[in-house]
Amino acid sequence: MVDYSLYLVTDSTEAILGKRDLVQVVEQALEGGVTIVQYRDKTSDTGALIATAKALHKICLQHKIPLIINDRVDVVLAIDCEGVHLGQDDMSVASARSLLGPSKIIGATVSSIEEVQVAVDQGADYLGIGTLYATQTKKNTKSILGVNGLREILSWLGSHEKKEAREMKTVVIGGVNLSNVQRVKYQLSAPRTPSVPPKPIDGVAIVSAIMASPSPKATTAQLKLLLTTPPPFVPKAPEPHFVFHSPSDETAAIKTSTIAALKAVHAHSPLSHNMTNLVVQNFAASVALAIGASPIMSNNGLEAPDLAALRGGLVINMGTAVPDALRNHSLAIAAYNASGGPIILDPVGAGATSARKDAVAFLLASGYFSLVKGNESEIVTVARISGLSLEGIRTGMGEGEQQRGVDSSPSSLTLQQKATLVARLALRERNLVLMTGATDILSDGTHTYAISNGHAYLGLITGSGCTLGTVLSAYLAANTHAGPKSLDPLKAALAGILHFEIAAERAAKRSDVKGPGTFVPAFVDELYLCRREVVDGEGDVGWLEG
Ligand code: 3NM
Ligand code: MG
Repeated sequence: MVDYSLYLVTDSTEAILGKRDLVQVVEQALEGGVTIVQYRDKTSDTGALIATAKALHKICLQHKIPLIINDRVDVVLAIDCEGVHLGQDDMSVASARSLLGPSKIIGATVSSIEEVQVAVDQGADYLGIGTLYATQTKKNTKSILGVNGLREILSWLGSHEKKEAREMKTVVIGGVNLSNVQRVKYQLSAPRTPSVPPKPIDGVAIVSAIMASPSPKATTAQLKLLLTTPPPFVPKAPEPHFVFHSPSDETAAIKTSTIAALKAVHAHSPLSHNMTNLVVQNFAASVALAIGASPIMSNNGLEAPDLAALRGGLVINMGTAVPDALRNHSLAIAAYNASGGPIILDPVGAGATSARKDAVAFLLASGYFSLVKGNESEIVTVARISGLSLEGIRTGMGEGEQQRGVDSSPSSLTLQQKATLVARLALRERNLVLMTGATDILSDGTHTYAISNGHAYLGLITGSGCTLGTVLSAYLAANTHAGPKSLDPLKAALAGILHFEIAAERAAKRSDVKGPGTFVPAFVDELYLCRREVVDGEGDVGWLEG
């Protein structure tokens, strides 16, 4: 049994190895815990290759770790190491098998289903699937697959009729490092549907993150730790889903969880860190204060690590899609993913321009988002970018059609279609997805809620969607991250939505509210009053009865 979990691929170039000795660097990686080593050297002469391979094989044997040689079947035969790794331009798997026999390990680099098919048919032992992310280490790669391209290949293998395909070992390669290894593994093990389990990857293959590290042993040990512990951004032990037997049971349970969630926001006053657009900064800060959170408006990614340490939540709102924003956003995403703080992605106007589409694609590849919220066309855009098939969901809108402005375009999906889309996207991303509209749809992929609270005035003021993101950051932070107890994130988000929407209903009904202008201050008041009634009112939560 070969352990592929932390697969080191060597590199002898000056850019990565520097002036250090290859064998010493690999030895440190072995001490740190790599589980398999591939000697990859594209330039040395055969004599030097064999000499280095021998030295590597000696230390690998001492650690009981298999050594694989890139490309060169002759070198494998010369030193009798454990196997070969073949690229698409190298010898075929079938030829290598006939030269090496049945017991040597043969791996193949693949980047498409066609290539996978050939490698499976010819009897490869494992596949190196790539390129996951663009990497300086290998610039001439065929295609950047991203997490979604990887998922397609894994789904194909996992649902194949042949056992050889279903049980094929896989490692992912290209740009894997300390900052993304947990997310990649987590998102690649998302179930495809609630009933079909995924085919998880067996390992990650890494070059520069280890080989170019100033401390290969420590970096390897850290990678190993990250691979074997749950990612910090996955909520700690959420309470199990309730099984509801009747609508009234469910209503009672939602009331209970909403009250608990609201009280947690009040008690912890979590930081709501908003990287948001200029239009809504002031309003979002007022809304945060009204619900009992602590707002900070900071678009500077350099201060995100300090803020992430305060156990709050982050809102990334793409409303100001300037190029510099992306650099700041990616710094903040890395900081919050590392601390475990929830991140809300609000892809404002995602489909409106190609720059915004690119920005969404960049952000989705930069980190894990606990919740993605948007109107129908924004969520459709995110779903497309994330590679989700809209087949059977969408019939009206052509692929090329653009969203006009950032306001919601008239609906072309039925409620059932929207719910299917939202649930599929949530399942795929392993997070929460909220599609806002007259009826809001919230899903974690297995449970989906349609929420019809709210008021039309919310659509007539600026920033209502953005400030809902602020509310959700506080509800998720207080209930899944900051406090000692962890609520199901779905219930925490639902509570935030209800607080927000019911406050809007109450504000709109007030006699002093004549239209959207007077609605805004009344709404902030009612957000505050709803909270006070729960916190002070000894369980008097009449507003939740609606
Ligand atoms: N093969 P790093 S990407 C050797 O896509 C190799 O097939 C690739 O290097 C492929 O871990 C790659 O430094 C280099 O990003 C990966
Ligand atoms: Mg090759």
